[in-house]
Amino acid sequence: MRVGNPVQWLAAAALCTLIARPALAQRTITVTGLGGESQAVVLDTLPRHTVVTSDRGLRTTFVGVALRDVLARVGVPLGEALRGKALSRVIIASAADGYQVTYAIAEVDAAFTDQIILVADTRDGHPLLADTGPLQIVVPLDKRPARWVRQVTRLEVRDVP
Ligand SMILES: Nc1nc2c(c(=O)[nH]1)N[C@H]1C(S)=C(S)[C@@H](COP(=O)(O)O)O[C@H]1N2
Ligand SMILES: [Mo]
Repeated sequence: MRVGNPVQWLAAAALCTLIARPALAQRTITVTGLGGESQAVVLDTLPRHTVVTSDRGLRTTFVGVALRDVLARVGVPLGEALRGKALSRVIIASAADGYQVTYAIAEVDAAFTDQIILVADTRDGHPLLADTGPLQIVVPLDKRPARWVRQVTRLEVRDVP
């Protein structure tokens, strides 16, 4: 086998790294907006965030996208628009096993909180395991992990009646 020069070798190695990089296991999440229409939001078009938090006492690093960015992508009003009646909105997260929880809209808004509720796809540098992922919601400041929805598949924004 002919061995190329170092530049060729490095280029080949870089190419292999790109090819070998695991694709995001789940590239989309279904989001139902206020009008009732559902959209598949492509997660790898959103900025990535890292949160370091305590998962039952263990310092754990999660990476993923911010829930607020997913909602903003389908036009959910946040920021200056989040006033009055809009503050009664809830986000319902649903999982593959039917588990559901809600978050109040202000919990995801940057003007209300520094906490970043994350739609995570990696934990300590590895893709989430099958019983947890491909996507899990992480609520860094919740002391109990009951709203850390494993295998989250769907988000819905609703006005309270
Ligand atoms: N999909 C899904 N996510 C879930 C639950 C569930 O039943 N289904 N239980 C919640 C509760 S009540 C807790 S305490 C934690 C438990 O996480 P663990 O199963 O990783 O210990 O997951 C939360 N996320
Ligand atoms: Mo729980």
